[in-house]
Order: sequence, then C-alpha cells, then structure tokens
Amino acid sequence: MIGMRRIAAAAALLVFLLSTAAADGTRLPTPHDVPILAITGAIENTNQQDRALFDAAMFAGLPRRQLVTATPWYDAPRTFEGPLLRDLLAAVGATGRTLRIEALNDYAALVPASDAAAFDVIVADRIDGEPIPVRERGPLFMIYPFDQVPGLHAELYYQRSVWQIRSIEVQP
Ligand SMILES: Nc1nc2c(c(=O)[nH]1)N[C@H]1C(S)=C(S)[C@@H](COP(=O)(O)O)O[C@H]1N2
Ligand SMILES: [Mo]
Repeated sequence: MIGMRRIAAAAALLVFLLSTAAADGTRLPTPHDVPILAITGAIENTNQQDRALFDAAMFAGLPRRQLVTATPWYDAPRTFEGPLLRDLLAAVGATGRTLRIEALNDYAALVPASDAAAFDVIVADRIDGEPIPVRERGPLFMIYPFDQVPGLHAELYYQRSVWQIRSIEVQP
C-alpha cells in the first residue's frame, strides 16, 4: 500500500520522459524485440544512430486505424489495420519528399511523401484482425484506401503498395 503512490508517480514520470523523448526531435523508445521496420534518411527522431527502429510492439503502439477495401491481392474485400502512414512519418519526424519503401524480396517503390497527406494510407500489420505472416505478404503491407477514393484502383497505386515492407528511406 505504502509503495503504490510512489510506483504510480514513477510510472507517470516514465511515461512523461518517454513522451518528451519522442517529441523533442532526438530519441524514440528503444525496441526490446527484433526490429520489424527501419526508417532512415531525413528523420528527426531516432533510436539507434541515425535510424528509427520499430519492433512489433512499438509499431502496434502507434495510433491505429482500420480500412476495409478490395485489393488486387485478395478476391474479396479485407479489413486492414495499422497506423496511418502519416502518423508513422510524424512519429519519426520525417521531413523528406520521397519515400523509398523496401521489401524483404528486394522490391522497392518510390512513393511521394505527399501521398501520406493526400490519402489515408495504412501501413497494415493486421488483416482481418490477425498479424500478417511473411508468407502472406507481411509483416507490413502498405494499403491505399482503394475503395474509398476514386482513381486509386490503378497500377500507379498498386505498385506503391509494397508488401513485406522491411525499411523506409526518407529521401530529401
Ligand atoms: N514486396 C513487394 N511488393 C510489391 C511488389 C513486389 O514484387 N514485391 N509488386 C508491386 C507491383 S508492381 C504491383 S502491381 C502490386 C501487385 O503485385 P502482385 O500482384 O505481384 O502481388 O504489388 C506491388 N507491391
Ligand atoms: Mo505492377
């Protein structure tokens, strides 16, 4: 009983320090597990040298959204869930104009950073409520709001929809 207030105060202080660390343009929390995503380049918030690494838990801790849409990869609409690309870029303090989004299979796409502002693009880590296995194009899959915004069901946006994402380089 005696210790509870102190523990609560210490926990509040820790949350405060972590949040200011993320906001002051220098540090993100350090991943405790194997990183699933590395963001490099023109970013202000880092946690390992000049990179921002995310493990699955850190990634899942970003504000999340759901999107139900048809895609070329599945024969019916599916529910995709994860952070908005916009919020992921904000978390690392990205300042560049172009994103080079790189996949585990060495595919890469150049995506204008303006897509993140223009569309509610999701970096999905779940499909129909389940984590996305690598063999089913996980762990991370860029999904545009294809059914919500006219014009997105097009090759230009399909080729920007990188699956098996492993890293993002923010280019000036
Ligand atoms: N990781 C990864 N993502 C990718 C690709 C790829 O080869 N690897 N191909 C892109 C292209 S060019 C298109 S049109 C769509 C559809 O690819 P698919 O039908 O071959 O899966 O996925 C995009 N995302
Ligand atoms: Mo393509």
